[in-house]
Amino acid sequence: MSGNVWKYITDKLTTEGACHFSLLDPDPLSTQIDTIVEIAKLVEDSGTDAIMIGGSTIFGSIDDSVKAISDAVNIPTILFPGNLTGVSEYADAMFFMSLLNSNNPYYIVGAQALAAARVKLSGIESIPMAYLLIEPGKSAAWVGRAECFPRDKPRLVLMYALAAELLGFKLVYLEAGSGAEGGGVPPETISMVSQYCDVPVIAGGGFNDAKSVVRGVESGASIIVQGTYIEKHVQKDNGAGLKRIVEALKAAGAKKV
Ligand code: 1GP
Repeated sequence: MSGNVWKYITDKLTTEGACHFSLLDPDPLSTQIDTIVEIAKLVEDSGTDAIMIGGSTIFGSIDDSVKAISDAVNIPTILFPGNLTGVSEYADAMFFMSLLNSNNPYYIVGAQALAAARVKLSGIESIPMAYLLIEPGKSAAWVGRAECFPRDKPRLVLMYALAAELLGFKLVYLEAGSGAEGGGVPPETISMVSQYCDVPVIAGGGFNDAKSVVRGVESGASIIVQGTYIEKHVQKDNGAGLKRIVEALKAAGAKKV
């Protein structure tokens, strides 16, 4: 898969209308490698399109986890780094992210500059992605010193999404924060951004059931990310619930093709 992840994503969006990504936390302090590999296989079997690997609070090297996950599955593994601690050579690709609504330039371009030489020399496929944090923002907002967009101000998010498009980002990630309550990113925000912005929208944070996932796709999101749902349910039901959610997402996506 290495070197072809962006093509894989855009081909899928063209033929299927929407994608489902599963977010796994690679931190050795929170998950054993055997467990994360088992979860990775379950999400692959449930039909998710890619595995994102990352988290806001990482306390150890993620290399072993990333390598083990990448070796265990055939779908793409994509790094989702919140900081330098989230960089590894062992994934198929990485989202090279900028937290555009941070108050601290470190999270907009500083960390990226520190990581750039390592990323370039490693040859890992890099996909530039604007990261926009919407209330409540949770740990990602606290760590990234974000000035979160209010949930009832979609136009503010659109301003930044359009700037991201003109700056050349390939994806715009609308993030409510892992574990956000209230059914994910507000549909009005997804809808306004996807209506006026030509860059695919990826949305995550609080999408905990099929209803909110389908609503996200119907509002215009190209990709929905689930993390907390997977952490809580996938091992318990062997991925049956996730399979139903992915099927519902694909049915909603098919209507857009
Ligand atoms: C977090 O958007 C992701 O970065 C996933 O959020 O854990 O709430 O699914 P959840």
